[in-house]
Amino acid sequence: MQKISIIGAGMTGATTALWLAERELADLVLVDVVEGMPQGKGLDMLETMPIIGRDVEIVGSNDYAATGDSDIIIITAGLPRKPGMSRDDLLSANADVVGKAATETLKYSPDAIYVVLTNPLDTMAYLTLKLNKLPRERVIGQAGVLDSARMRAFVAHEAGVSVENIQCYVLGGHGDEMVPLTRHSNVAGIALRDYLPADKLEAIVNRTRKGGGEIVNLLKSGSAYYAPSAAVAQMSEAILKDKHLILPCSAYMQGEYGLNDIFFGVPVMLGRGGMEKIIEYELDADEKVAFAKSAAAVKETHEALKKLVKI
Ligand code: TXD
Repeated sequence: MQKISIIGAGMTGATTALWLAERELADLVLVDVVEGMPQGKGLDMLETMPIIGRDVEIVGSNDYAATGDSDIIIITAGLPRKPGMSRDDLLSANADVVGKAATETLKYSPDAIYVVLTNPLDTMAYLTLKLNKLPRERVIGQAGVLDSARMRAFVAHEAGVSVENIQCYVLGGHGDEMVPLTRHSNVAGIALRDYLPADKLEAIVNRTRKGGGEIVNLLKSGSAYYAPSAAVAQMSEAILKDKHLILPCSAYMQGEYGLNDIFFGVPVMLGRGGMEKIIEYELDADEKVAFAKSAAAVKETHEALKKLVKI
């Protein structure tokens, strides 16, 4: 059986474990700093397996040694947003947590592929790549699957069409400047721009950009975790089953889209090698402007990180 370790057994981490167990994809390890909590959640889930008929080992631990020989390490440890906070406000609090999670796990799983979720997402993925000195194929950030799913849900609702018919591509940084591509997104092959009236589409684009904040404001404490964890489960399955599935994810740019040395949301191909390929769309003038604006915001957070951590 393959093995996935999830660092941070909070709302997102624990829910990720449940989605993964349901897929019977790998044995699972939950690691958290809180004593007893990952062990308790792990045991509760293990006791769920006979009911749902899945043969999966699940353990919780406070010790990184338990993660040894993982195929995938998922990092969800760290603080979530509170109402009024931006994702970037989490930078200093989460850089230490993610840095430690990244370096400690690599000691026990030198060949693992990293999927990072902790915010600020693109910059935490950058930190993982730089600290662990990994090839870029092995560090992927989760943002685009979630942001695109939010947009898909809103479009499905507005159009009265099955979510299965709706493809959306939300690219760029995982912040307020993210780029919902209305020309590439489509309803059963018809470009969204042609399918929905402009005002409805604009409202959907705006709601998508603020989709995370909408949930933070409703929850009052904590942030979204059902859709984010489903997103990372889909990415993990694509990797372990070597599906060559193209999904929007945050990847390290080396010249693609004219960008260098930043993590940025783009369509990537996921397979057993991790981030196997970046797909480059042809962008029109407006899309290029939106990409540049989003990239500038991500770059700024990367620079702020470099003032905090030597990488
Ligand atoms: O799309 C995305 N990328 C995201 C990102 C979607 C959902 C959540 N996203 C981010 O993940 C969120 O902004 C936070 O930065 C993290 C975790 O969010 P979650 O909602 O799961 O927060 P919780 O429930 O507070 O869980 C965090 C856990 C908690 O149990 C802490 O005890 C633990 O992280 N934690 C640690 N674990 C291990 N090691 C260390 N050092 C540590 N510090 C805290």
